[in-house]
Amino acid sequence: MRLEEIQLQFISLPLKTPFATSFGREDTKRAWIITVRGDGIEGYAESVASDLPLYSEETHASVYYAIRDAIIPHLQGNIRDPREISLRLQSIRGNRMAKAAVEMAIWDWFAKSERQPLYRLLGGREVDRIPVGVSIGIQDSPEQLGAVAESYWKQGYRRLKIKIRPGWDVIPLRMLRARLGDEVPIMADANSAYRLADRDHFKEFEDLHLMMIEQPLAYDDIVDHATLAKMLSTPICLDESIHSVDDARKAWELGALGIINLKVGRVGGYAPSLAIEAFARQHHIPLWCGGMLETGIGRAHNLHLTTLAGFTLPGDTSASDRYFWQDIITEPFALNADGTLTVPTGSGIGVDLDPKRMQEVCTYEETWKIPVGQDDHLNPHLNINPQRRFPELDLGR
Ligand code: OSB
Ligand code: MG
Repeated sequence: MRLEEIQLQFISLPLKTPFATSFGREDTKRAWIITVRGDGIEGYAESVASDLPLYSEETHASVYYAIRDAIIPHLQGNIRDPREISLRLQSIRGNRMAKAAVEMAIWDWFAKSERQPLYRLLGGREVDRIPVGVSIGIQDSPEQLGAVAESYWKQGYRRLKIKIRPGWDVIPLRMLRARLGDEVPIMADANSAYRLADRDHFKEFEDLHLMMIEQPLAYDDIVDHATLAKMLSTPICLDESIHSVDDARKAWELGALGIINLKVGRVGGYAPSLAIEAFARQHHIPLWCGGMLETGIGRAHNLHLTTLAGFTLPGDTSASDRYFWQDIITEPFALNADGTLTVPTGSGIGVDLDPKRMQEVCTYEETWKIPVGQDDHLNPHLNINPQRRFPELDLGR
């Protein structure tokens, strides 16, 4: 199988309600939608990079340049297996969201050529529904948080994740507990808003009976998380700190994590994701699939991944209507009454872009030919893409 071209479409989708975290506030979802083409088949994926480097260092601009200048030269020649792609790209450091977006589109393309749903190629279980949770941003008041969280709980979401930051943590969480009772699975996500010096403050979280506290300390830390984890009975879940199966192993060995949040974009693709899933299964580490407010394209990818046996907890893959007035796929994801989303069963990711909606929300697009050349024998000395240049990158809105 040979790739002929790769297209990047930049989309800008209004969120129904602004999403606030300890690092920022978003009212519009912007992302690159990636399409790869070859042998008359298209594969789709989405980059989870952000407007600004606030969650990770990657941005829409860095993804654009990484794909154009560094990744494309490695896509030439015959591709026998989508597992190859991650190996071909291993000489490129960092830029994991860019690499993941391309690799994921190639997995979809490959699964479609085999007329198989993607989860089957990934080695997932034959399950038709995935239990899911919801991630709730920082609200204006504890009362508002209570109302929002209660409404999601009544819709059927299986667990509630509450974003926290210093000044918005124990008090709203305690009020939420009082409102919903002790049976509701609640967790907190700090997005690195605290320091180890806040260790005593975390003792106040203990009687809230949270499922876990996600990424309390620095985005690049493992060691201080280990110190904190040893002081608490509430499990620590790592998100930002884990970029590879080696990071997961080191964090596990140091006692820094009890639970893993896996995002394919954050770790650089399905190949490293499968390694982390296998590691979690082997060591009985609870694992769940994180989210980055994806459109229906990324959402479909997340559901296929979550069919793997290592995913033991409900993740952040919520229904389309939790985020958007109108998604960019023809059949948006709806929450089933039992708090699940249905895994698409068609070929590949099993969802299609809605061309009319794409016209409304796409502000920029560019297509590059894949050079016709040699197979990539993991050659780190391939030339940079001759199509590169440095134009004004005007992404619109
Ligand atoms: O930390 O998990 C996070 C969204 C953007 C950046 C970081 C995070 C999140 C979420 C949203 O929590 C999860 C979702 O609903 O997609
Ligand atoms: Mg997180």
